[in-house]
Amino acid sequence: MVRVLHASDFHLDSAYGGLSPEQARQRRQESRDLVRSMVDYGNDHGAQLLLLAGDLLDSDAVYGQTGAELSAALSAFRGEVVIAPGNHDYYTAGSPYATTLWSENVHIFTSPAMERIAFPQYGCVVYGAAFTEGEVTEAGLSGFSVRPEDGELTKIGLLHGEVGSKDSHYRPIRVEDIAKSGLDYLALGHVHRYDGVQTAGSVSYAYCGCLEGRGFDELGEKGFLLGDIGDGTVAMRFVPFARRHYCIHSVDVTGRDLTEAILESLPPRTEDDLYRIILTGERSGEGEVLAALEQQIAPKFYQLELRDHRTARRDIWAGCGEDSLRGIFLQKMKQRLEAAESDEERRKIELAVRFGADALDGRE
Ligand SMILES: [Mn+2]
Repeated sequence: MVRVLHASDFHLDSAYGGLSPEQARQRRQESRDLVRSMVDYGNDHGAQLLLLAGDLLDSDAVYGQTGAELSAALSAFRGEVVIAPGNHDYYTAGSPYATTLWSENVHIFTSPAMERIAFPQYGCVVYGAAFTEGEVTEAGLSGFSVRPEDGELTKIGLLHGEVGSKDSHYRPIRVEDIAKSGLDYLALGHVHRYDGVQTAGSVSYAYCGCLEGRGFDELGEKGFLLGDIGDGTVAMRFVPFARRHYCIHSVDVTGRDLTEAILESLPPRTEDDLYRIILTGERSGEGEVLAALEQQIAPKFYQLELRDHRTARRDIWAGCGEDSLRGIFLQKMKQRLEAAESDEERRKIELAVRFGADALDGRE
């Protein structure tokens, strides 16, 4: 039984184009610090093997301190580290993987062909390969199977690639090749979303997703996988670990005060997160200044992007009093509105009119 921490796609030194230069700089440092926190977490939870499935660096043009900081973080891991370079951080003689000084516990695959590293102290063996250029079109694991002499050892694979997409330029991997591999667990990188541990035949495989989102196309919880592999079982669980989250949040502001409608709809803590707020429903008409709204609520977020998807205001009372079911309904509601004694009651009646008129018009 070996305790494994499986992580990938840190994309260190990303440009963070949507942020101010100051925030981008801050987030680059945070992403380096997050790797160190992850190593500490692994140590605290008894991880023995740290499997890193590529795209740890966003490119080979990293800042001077980044290789050194990554190396320092990995040297603090008490077990062994294995890295399979991906399409963003592919291995070449001039790449940071080759030019950075790594501690003895760090092992890096350097060949596009499958390599094998044995860890007898943990009763396991790790197979994997590197990207050595930005694209790999040959199928990963094609014709691969573990060596017979591995016997009772726990057999783990570590690859950056794309499962189930046969025309992929990022090492396509066929599910049937995973099934035939003889591996116990295949740790994958490239897809930035954790989608559960899958099985192909008797092989378990998973993408752990990225460590932290970098844009509004990377929503939800991000983190890594931690668990035990061996004796015929694979028990990996997802550990949410991102410090900041990207959230897309729609608010129907029809007939509401914008600030109030937005603030009421938010979860309790949003200050560390990056929000895209989409206003939906109907515009209330009188020249509102969205820039003022933005300024007012921006301090609630690490970053705020406001989008206005509202439609033009509809005259909900159109047809009131006409000789039709709609007309009679509106007439009755108008009388109730005039008799209403509070703003709250008036708001409820207007809402009822909207729903009622929509229902009569056959709208959703
Ligand atoms: Mn990738």
